[in-house]
Amino acid sequence: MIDLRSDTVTLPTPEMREVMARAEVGDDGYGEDPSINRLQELAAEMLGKEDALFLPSGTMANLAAIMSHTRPSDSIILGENAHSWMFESGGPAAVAGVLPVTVGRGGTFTWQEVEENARGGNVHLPPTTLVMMENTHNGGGGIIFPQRDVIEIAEKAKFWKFKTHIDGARIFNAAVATGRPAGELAAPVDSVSFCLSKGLGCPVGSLVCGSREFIQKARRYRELLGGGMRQAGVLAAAGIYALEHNIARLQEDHDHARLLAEKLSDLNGLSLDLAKVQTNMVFVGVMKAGRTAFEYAARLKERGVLVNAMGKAKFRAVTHLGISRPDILQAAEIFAAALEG
Ligand code: TLP
Repeated sequence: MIDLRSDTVTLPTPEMREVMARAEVGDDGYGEDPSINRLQELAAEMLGKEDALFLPSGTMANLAAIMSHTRPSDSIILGENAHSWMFESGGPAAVAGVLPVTVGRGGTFTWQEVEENARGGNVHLPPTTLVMMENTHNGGGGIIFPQRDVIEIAEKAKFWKFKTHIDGARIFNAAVATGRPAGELAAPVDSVSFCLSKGLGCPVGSLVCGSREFIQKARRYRELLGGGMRQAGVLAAAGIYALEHNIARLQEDHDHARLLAEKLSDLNGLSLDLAKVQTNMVFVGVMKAGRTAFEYAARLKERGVLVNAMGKAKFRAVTHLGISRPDILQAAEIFAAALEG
């Protein structure tokens, strides 16, 4: 099977398993796991923040960040189809008790769109206290949030006393694609989360980074959410390995996504916007093929390719470290064959 459903499907390599097996561990409840401590220091340094916290998932990292920056009944601003709005099981509303307000088109947005949708100054309105950007933006097709907008939004948000957070589940994809270090991408905002378990190839884990005071709060919310861990240094060791070895290679994933997109854009029946293929995702429309994305995905599966249907009209193909150039070339032929008959 050529599995293009997500970059979450990556399996730990023998080298990664080796460092996991040798990891020094301790009880993180007492702050005594040396591998977790080292991962948190490394993450804080790479993201240019004072401190960092290791959590089991990106969902929990975003939720702990939201809870740390807001109070129940606040409103938060996110881009259209933001992961924390569309997925994450409604946690921001159900657990943090905030009202998510989405702005802009396609995932990215400008300060003007924040300003037009910000609330407050009146007892009837749930006050806006947080602006969340997603970089890269999953629902928008793995697109990069323009850095000039991140800077402007973060600067103006300070004046209004809104906190800013980047859901950087794939911030290293954005870093590699733009040639800017992740620390530079995250510099304007108060906090950033990122995932080890996506393109970086780890089995589990995410980090949230920010000021010491913010991380102290996030640690308490991680506990509240049941995310406190013990000898999780075996997982943190995989994270350290990934940060040291698996970032530069993300370029290969981007090249593979581009190659796939170019091949698919030649096929009659599929439609895609090549300008939106900026990192490791390809979003493809199937309307012209006369079948739903679910039907087309089922035909692909029968022939050995897995993709994620995103509703009836489009599907997503994601490249990652388990996918080689020959896989892409073979998959492209299968995409064509599955359109026939
Ligand atoms: N994304 C997953 C699924 O949507 C479950 C995927 O396959 O793309 N932020 C962003 C931008 C994400 O894409 C994801 C997961 C998360 C947060 C949540 O991370 P996890 O799955 O670790 O909770």
